[in-house]
Amino acid sequence: MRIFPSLLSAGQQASLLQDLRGVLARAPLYGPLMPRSGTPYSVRMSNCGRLGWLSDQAGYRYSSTHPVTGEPWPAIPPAVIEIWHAATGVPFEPEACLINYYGPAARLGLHRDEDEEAKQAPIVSISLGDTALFRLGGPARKSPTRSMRLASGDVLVLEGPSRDWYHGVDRIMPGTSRLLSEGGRFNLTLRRVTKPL
Ligand code: MD3
Ligand code: FE
Repeated sequence: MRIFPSLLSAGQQASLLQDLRGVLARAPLYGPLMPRSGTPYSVRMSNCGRLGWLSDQAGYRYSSTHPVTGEPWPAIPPAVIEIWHAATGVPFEPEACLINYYGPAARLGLHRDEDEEAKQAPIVSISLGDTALFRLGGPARKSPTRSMRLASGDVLVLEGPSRDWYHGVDRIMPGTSRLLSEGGRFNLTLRRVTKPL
């Protein structure tokens, strides 16, 4: 795993947030449900890109359309694609950009990202807004974990073995950023879903 603290300047963060608001105007945040139990997540989600990650009572999957509006996802903003290339150096583009929104009480349990066919492609995470207490484990659920802070403008690249490690968000720290007028935190997770040629 590589972390680029404050990779994005305040101006870049504000510009990225504007792009994100434009995406969310066309693909609104919605409340996903966990498989089987149908329990709501505390995180609200949307997507942009050719494919979007969905969770509902039937399971996890990638879909080309929004589960509420039925419309295709908006394109990934060019500035976001540029961050992917700058951070990874790979010659292919991401196909999916999951947008997670954390209010003051939201969290995300320990899990692995394993719904992608392209297991060898990196994953890029961009944080905007309040700082998150992020938990990084290892290859097994019982592996030791460590806690780290992800602040607004930080970019994380998961590649090699860390691509498959357990991770989650314990909580966010309200009031640690003034970027979002409504408070809370956005995370953009960029992924390649199908194997690149
Ligand atoms: C470490 N999102 O959407 S991003 C997710 O902050 C997710 O919203 C978190 O985990 C968030 O699946 C964490 C950072 C991240 C993403 C993928 C990883 C960390 C990772 C994959 C492996 C190890
Ligand atoms: Fe994840």
